[in-house]
Amino acid sequence: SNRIAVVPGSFDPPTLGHLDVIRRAARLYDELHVLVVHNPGKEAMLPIAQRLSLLEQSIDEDGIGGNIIIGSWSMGLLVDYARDVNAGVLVKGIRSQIDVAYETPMAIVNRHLADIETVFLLPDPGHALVSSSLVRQVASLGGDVSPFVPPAVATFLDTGARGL
Ligand code: COD
Repeated sequence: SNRIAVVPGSFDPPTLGHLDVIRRAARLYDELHVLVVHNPGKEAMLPIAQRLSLLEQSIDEDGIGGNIIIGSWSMGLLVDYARDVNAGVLVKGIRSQIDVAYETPMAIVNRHLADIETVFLLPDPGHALVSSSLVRQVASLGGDVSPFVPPAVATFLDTGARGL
């Protein structure tokens, strides 16, 4: 259905950029699945269960949770999950030409595989430069990540994750 969409990502960790995309996508669709996807091409900082928990807390404290379902997926194609939940749309955020180059072939493959459309949202300018990799770097060097992540994530990275 085109009223059901999936926002996939690594969310390692969730950032204010992610939350902006999730919040806006939740207004566009009746049902929104936020999906933590294991990306075999990236070495992870946080285990999937931790990312799920931080996403849940961040979405809760933001108060945008009404039509949002949080899940994870590491078995096979993303479009298989989309088909399972009857979603017709993938929503991705586009920060730069690099994101366009990375996402375009995936969008084409996913449309051929399963007739799923990919919808791109442009970032809020206030969050456009935030990325999980930047947050991981600042956190690992002991810096303050609170300008870039939801409060639940800042608290976790401050207290629970030193040395990750
Ligand atoms: N502003 C706006 N959007 C943002 C921001 C920001 N500051 N930061 C991140 N985003 C967007 C990203 O562009 C992305 O759309 C989403 O948020 C998630 O970002 P990340 O970095 O957490 O996640 P990625 O890029 O590592 O996600 C990768 C996926 C696992 C989603 C991707 O690789 C994928 O779709 N895999 C599909 C696997 C598959 O089925 N392959 C076969 C067919 S191609």
